[in-house]
Amino acid sequence: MTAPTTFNATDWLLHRHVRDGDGDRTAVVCGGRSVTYEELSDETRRVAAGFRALGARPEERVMLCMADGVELLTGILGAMHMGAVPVPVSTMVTGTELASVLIDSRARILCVSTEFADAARVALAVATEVTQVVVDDPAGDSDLTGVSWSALRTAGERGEAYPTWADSPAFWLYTSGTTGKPKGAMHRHGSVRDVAELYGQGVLGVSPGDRTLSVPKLFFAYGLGNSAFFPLSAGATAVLERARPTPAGIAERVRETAPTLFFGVPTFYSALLNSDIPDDTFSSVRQGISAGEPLPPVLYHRFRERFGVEILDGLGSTEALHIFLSNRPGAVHPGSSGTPVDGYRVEIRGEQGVPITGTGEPGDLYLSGPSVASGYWCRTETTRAVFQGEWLRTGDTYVRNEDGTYTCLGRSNDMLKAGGIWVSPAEVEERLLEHPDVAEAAVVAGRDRDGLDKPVACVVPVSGHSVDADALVTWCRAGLAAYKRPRAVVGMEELPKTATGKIRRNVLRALVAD
Ligand code: 3SK
Repeated sequence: MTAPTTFNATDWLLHRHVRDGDGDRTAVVCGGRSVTYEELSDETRRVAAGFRALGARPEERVMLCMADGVELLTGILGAMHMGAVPVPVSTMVTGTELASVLIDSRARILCVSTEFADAARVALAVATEVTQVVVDDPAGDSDLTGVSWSALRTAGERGEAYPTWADSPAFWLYTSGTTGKPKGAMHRHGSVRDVAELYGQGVLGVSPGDRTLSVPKLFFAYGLGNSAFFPLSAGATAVLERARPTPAGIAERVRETAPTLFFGVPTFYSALLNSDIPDDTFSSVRQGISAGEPLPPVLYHRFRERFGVEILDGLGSTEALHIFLSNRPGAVHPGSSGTPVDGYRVEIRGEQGVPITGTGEPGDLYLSGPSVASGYWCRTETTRAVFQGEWLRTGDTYVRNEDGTYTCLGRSNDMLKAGGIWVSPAEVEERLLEHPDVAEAAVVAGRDRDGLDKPVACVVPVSGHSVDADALVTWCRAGLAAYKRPRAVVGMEELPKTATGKIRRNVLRALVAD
């Protein structure tokens, strides 16, 4: 048997540009520091050599709980360069959650930024298989003991990329959706090129002159594509932001770095709209992108009117690695996730699993495409339920529209029945968001006096406004079929969200049940 052709995604993303004579282009801008492709390539080789010196071997996991920056980026690329498997994890995890993914992944090296030292200390007391802790400590004031980042990058002899294949394990991303125990989705080196070519090039047309800025961080599949795979594959520049994003902080970064592509999630677009940042903040941006949750049309229109930027809404998932259904530049259908990205196929299946070929009939969305993960680490049963041959069960309920676009009706397990008829939370939320008093809304099932499911709206008012429950129910009644109107409205200061900005509907369901 002949060995497959070698393919290491780090070589394709990074070292290739240096060989092609583009090493002096700017690869990353972060906190006033600018790093060329040549420097990033060298730094990646140094970090790879450091991991090897610490005892990491190809295919072993290296966990990174780090703030966005050159260190996290080279940590991920460095591990892949030497054939190991980086596992970037959410920086919002608790110590117990970090311990659980360390134990599950069997990582023996943990890289941690000092901001997250408390969680690391709790985790390390439990995850005793970890033998090496690497500490990214820019301020030099941490009492977390371990190898410093500067010691890591000088610990070994720089070498060539490990001869992985396109099918070799490249990185894992833990996902728990909005509920449940985290599962490690295992991705291949070849998938990096797939998403960069199919969505990065095919939809966004990323080119060397682009500068990307992503609100979602590198630990999230969406952010990893936005801030690493898309800009680097194109020889473009990634703007990385260490701090947690706020509208004012992002506006300042945009002013300083003039990104051309801006990636956000609906709740952040809503926060930008509710802030007093100047209307010309995004004048450098040629395209806004939204994913994570469906973008309500009202947000699309308000953002475009106020900031003059078109937002492309798309659907991606950790299992698919990036966006596979998307609107296209200059051809946005607000309220839809657009059409399949070239290279991907989708199917909507009805209750018996039979494909629905017509329009207007909701069903479960299935996906087939090259970047789908090879499964969940050590979760045979869940893997078999989700990864079904060439098809991935996305867990989303979708409908195909007359014009060929697809619209999300919600996560399949978030759909609710009122009076025996399916109600899409997304549709009711869309109506609520059109009301001038409403900044954010989530609709979940609550029980009425007879124990029957009814839509309940959890609403965050626009600052300076208040929630008038009767007015909002009347508003929904006027714009929706009567059975879809919320039967109760709960005013809230904020909605509970995951680290990646998705609404934690299970928390809201428990809250409205009380
Ligand atoms: O989880 C998501 O919604 C997502 C969206 C775009 C790209 C990647 C992901 C994981």
